[in-house]
Amino acid sequence: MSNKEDTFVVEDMHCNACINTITKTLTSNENVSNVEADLSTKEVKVEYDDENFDVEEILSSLDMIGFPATIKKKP
Ligand SMILES: [Cu+2]
Repeated sequence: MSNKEDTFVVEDMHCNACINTITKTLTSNENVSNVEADLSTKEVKVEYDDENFDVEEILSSLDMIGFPATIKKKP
């Protein structure tokens, strides 16, 4: 198992209920080890096992619950 961390920008994340939905959905996946959401920047940091999970799957699972996201480009 190798861990990778990526940051996603979720423009429609407006309140704690949004954060709860997003966090619950992502952490319910066994390949996700940590989720940190920041309302002020609209960023969601996801730590996951990149042997079994990838950015596309994270983006589509967020899309499925009504939070289209984009990956934040690393500087
Ligand atoms: Cu909300």
